[in-house]
Formats: sequence, structure tokens, C-alpha cells
Amino acid sequence: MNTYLLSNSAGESLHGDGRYLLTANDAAIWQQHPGGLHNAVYGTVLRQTTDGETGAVTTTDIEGATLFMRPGPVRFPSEYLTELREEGFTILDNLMTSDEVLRLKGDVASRIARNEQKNDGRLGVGDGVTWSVDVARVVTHPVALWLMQTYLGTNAIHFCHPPSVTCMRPAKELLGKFPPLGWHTDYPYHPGVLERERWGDDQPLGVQYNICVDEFRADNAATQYLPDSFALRQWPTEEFNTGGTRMGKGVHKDVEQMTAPSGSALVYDSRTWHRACDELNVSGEDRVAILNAVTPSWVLPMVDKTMSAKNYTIAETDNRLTIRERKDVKRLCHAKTRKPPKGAPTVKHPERRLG
Ligand SMILES: O=C(O)CCC(=O)C(=O)O
Repeated sequence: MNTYLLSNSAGESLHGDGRYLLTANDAAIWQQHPGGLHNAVYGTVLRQTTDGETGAVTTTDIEGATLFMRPGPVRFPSEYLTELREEGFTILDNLMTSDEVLRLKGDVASRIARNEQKNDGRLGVGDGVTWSVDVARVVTHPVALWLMQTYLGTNAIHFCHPPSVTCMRPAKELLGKFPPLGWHTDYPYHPGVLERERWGDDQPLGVQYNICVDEFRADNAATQYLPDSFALRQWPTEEFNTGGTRMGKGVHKDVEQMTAPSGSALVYDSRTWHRACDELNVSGEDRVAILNAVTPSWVLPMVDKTMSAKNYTIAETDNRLTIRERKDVKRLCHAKTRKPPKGAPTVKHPERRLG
């Protein structure tokens, strides 16, 4: 289904009951009907007028307010949540428009133009929110935030490292090889970080939000994963990390790849066994993605975020965001870690590396 999100100039999402909220649930999803924009949850109908000059922005009159319209997800947010709860993984689609994708890919290409590593593996392209409005906008997407907050059982969430734009270079030396290792679960489900006995808690402590700027395909190293492995509640076994990954064979017989359209995101429980499979980028092209490790905001981040917060104070991206997006960048990327609630699991000093 074609859906839309409507927001006010502050960037808050209009819900069918007339409320503007910071995140977007089912009631923030609008569909085009002959009489106007229809809200399936409340039955509300809004008349709309299109801006004839740009054709890009449609405004709708609700009690005199001007609203901005952008494409919404294909399904209702609650459907992604159900899938995430049942399967530990969902693909949240339509988070970036094709214009945003093109612009971001151009920005990434110019930032890495002089990098010597042209093949075999991922390049980190740094703290995206400081140089790209498109990165800041997609990491604060209101449906994604609703989904992750609801899954983690708290509105107080944060990112455990600055949003990390990565570029997977085409394989060359690695072509046809089966490198060992790489299987892991994501932060805070790292050995020595979270008490082992708490990995099985029903309330998850981490969700990964990896935005596929490029389409993730089998031929450009879409992330490998073991379906349903989030339910194992343990670090991958040694044999999983031995002797290279041959999908469909031996211990890796059930391994699949997380294929997803450009502009969508892989959202998975951080306990999912998965691996960056550099050797499978046989496309001859770069594969761009934005990685985010998301937890309740009392969980210690993986890296010290103070320098990133400092850099952001002079970033010109901030002026181009809505008030709501700015506040979200601040709380997700730059705010201090909160105190743990009573009874919270102990999270030890994290390893200083990306998962
Ligand atoms: O880039 C990839 O395909 C893998 C990403 C990953 O391993 C992670 O986010 O932990």
C-alpha cells in the first residue's frame, strides 16, 4: 500500500486523532483516497492541495496548519513490531526517498574519493550526522524510533556509537575465498559487557538499526544471519566461526542474507547471529549503509561520544533540521548516559570497537 506521514513544521507527526507526536505509530499512517487523505485507525479524512511550483511538497489544511507529506512505510508500524518480536528481525521500508539516497551516495563518494582502500571490506565514513542532513533525518525517522522504543520498552533510548556510515568495497582479493570468523551478536550482547545470565531476559537491551542506503542483495554482501538465532540468547559458537562460511552447508546450512531495498532498514534484535560477508560483494560496486547500535539510554555507549557532540556544535546540518529532529539527534547521539534504573543488569565497560 502507498502510505504517507504528515508532519508540522516542527517535525512532529500528525496522528488520526489530531495529536502531533514525536514518533509515529499506526495512527500516523495516511492513505490517498478520492476524498482526500484517509486515516485507517481513526477514519479521519483530510482535504489536500499540492504545491504547484515544486510538485514535491503537498500541503493539507487542518485547522489552518500547513503539513508536510512524505512517503510512509508499506505496512503499519505495528506489523513490523509483531515481526520483530516474533522473528527477531524486520525490514522497515521507505525510510529514505530516492533523492535522499542519491544525494547521500554522492556525499559518501566524494568523502572517500582519496581513500586508498578500493577493495575488500568496509570503510567507515565517520560521524554522519555532522556532515549529512540525510543521515540525521533517517536516523531520527519517527516510525523507526516508535518501533525501536516500543521494542526496547522505553522512550528513553540512545545510540551507542555515532551513526556510522559504512561503504563496503567490492571484493577483489577475497573473491572466491571463505574467510573464517566474523560471526557475532551486537552491542550490548558482547562477551564481558553484559552479565551472561542476563542475555536471556525477556526485555531486550539492544536493537540494531542498519539503514540500507544501497539495496542489500545477495551479490553485494547483504549481511549474513542465522534466522531465529536471537532466541538462542548466546554468542555464536566457536564452530560457527571456524573454517569460513559456506551458506547452505555444514553448520551454516541455515544461514541466509538480509536482502532489502534501497532506503529501507534492517531492524534486528542485537542477539541475532550475523556477519559482514565482505567476500560476497561480487557486484563490482560499493555498498553504502548506516549502522546504529540502539539501547535504553542508561546503557553505557560503546565509545566516548563527547568529541562527536563537540563536533556537532559547529555542524551546519543542525540548522537544516526540524526542532523535533534536532532534539532527537541530541538525545540519541550526544546526551549523557542516564543512571540505570533499580534492578538493571550490570553493563561493564564496553569494548571500544564497532560490532
Ligand atoms: O555491514 C554489514 O553487512 C554487517 C553489519 C554488522 O555486522 C553490524 O552492524 O554489526
